[in-house]
Amino acid sequence: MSGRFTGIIFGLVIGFAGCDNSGSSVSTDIEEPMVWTTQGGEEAQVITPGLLISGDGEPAVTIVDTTPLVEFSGEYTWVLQVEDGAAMGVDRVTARPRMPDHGHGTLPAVVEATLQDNQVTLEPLYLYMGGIWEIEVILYGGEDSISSFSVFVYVEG
Ligand SMILES: [Cu+2]
Repeated sequence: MSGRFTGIIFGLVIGFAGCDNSGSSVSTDIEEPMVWTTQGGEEAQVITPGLLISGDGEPAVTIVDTTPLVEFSGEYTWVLQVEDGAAMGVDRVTARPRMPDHGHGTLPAVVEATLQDNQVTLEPLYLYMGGIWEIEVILYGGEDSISSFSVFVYVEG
């Protein structure tokens, strides 16, 4: 708690430090975050560690880490946490990136990882073009699909 509070104070100090006496560009600090939406109306999410990406679906899946942070086109490694995954019969997870507005996927088309300690490391997710990518994640137990969901992200080209 105190660490978080310190972070807020630190942020305020930096914010004030950014205001010089000219007063010319203060308002540019208050920008609305960009919202990127597919033609089908799916909104790209800002991926941050700890984010629940499975929606209401069970089991709950959160993103533990993305390397690098989702920003530019390129290769990504995602680590996902599948809550009670093994207990719910999940043994592997696949991810298929595609660009819904462009009608194409990527290579490798699908990446797959075995569940270990209720986590999987999915790589490479090759988001090679700027725009919105849909990452379809499927949780498998043997050949059976136990759950699936999609994450939409925006990357700059
Ligand atoms: Cu494309």
